[in-house]
Amino acid sequence: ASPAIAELVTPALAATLLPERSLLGHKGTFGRVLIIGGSVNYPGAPGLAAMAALRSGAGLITLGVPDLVAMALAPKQDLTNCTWLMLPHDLGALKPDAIKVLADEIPAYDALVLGPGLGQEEMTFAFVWALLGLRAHVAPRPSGIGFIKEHATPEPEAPTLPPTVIDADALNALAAFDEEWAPRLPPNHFVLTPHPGEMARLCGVEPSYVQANRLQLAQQKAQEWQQTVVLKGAYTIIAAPDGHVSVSPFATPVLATAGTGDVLAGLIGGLLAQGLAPYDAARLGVFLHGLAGRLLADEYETDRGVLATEVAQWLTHAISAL
Ligand code: NPW
Ligand code: AMP
Ligand code: MG
Repeated sequence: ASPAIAELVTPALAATLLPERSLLGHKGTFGRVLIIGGSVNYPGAPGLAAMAALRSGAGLITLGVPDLVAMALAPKQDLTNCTWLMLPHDLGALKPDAIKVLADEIPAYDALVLGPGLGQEEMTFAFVWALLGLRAHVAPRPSGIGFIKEHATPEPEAPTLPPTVIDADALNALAAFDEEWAPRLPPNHFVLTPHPGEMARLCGVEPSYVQANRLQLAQQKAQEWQQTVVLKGAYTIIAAPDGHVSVSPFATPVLATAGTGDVLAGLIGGLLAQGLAPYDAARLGVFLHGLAGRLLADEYETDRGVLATEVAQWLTHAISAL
């Protein structure tokens, strides 16, 4: 492979990527985002993604989560601004039947964020595979006397997805899929946002190998998978399916805290909903997220102790500083 030459994401470049905002726009103009995630042990993750999507400028944010996650999140101040879609679950983990609800709802959305806090139950992975169209969802059929085959409801096809961020446990679901997943996804339609641990699982290598080969590996996998890849960590790499690769200027260890990845996923989802192409949404999202971290570090005059909720809130300052 030819050596990767990365373009730095500069403030000037990020400013050119910021979507124009029509003076006459209404909330429908600026896109609708559906965030699918959450489970009994990770109720906060989809909420953090939603807070960031709200701050991105997108017009309407909906959380598709198990009801017990919604009950925990709905009273949170920022999340009062969201709408909700209750999805079927088993003990707080989404199950494949959730695609029956989603098939009718998804056409109303301009972008999806899939994965924050989903958990790693096999049943939830099966839901992710079905939603991505990797595997048909086969629901248990009624059996026994009196069941007439013609009355069986046909299983819904996997819905056509809008541009989608695949993060966290949805990446783990891809890594656990037992066949090749990449050729089955529509090309240049997804943004994959692995941290080095998730990237290692996706590629079947050790995290140390990922870290030693960040630029080349992200570039190679984005081309192989034909999707935008965001390899997170200090100096995050953003790689496009056509071989272009960018690097974030930010090494901001204030961001090294729980939930900041969920914030990034929601932010990129919000930018996709406003019409940015996957690579541009990823480059701008990574830049604004890093800048929010940098502004908070300056505000507190320290490099630690910032919360992911604050990073989401400060995205508005980061946009303003561009
Ligand atoms: P190590 O051993 O620490 O060095 P996981 P997760 C590695 C949800 N969350 N550089 C790391 O390495 C998420 O959305 C919920 C190098 C370890 O091996 C997910 O659904 C929250 N290595 C779920 O939790 C807030 C790195 O990856 C592994 C690295 C699990 O996600 C928290 C750890 O990653 C969280 O977001 C780096 N920069 N970064 C909530 N409030 O509800 C990571 N690794 O096992 O994928 O676990 O990332 O916590
Ligand atoms: P996650 O591990 O999924 O929660 O994602 C963590 C987020 O914080 C990613 O966007 C990382 O790029 C970012 N992050 C973590 N540590 C650093 C660092 N030292 N410098 C810049 N960004 C970081
Ligand atoms: Mg994460």
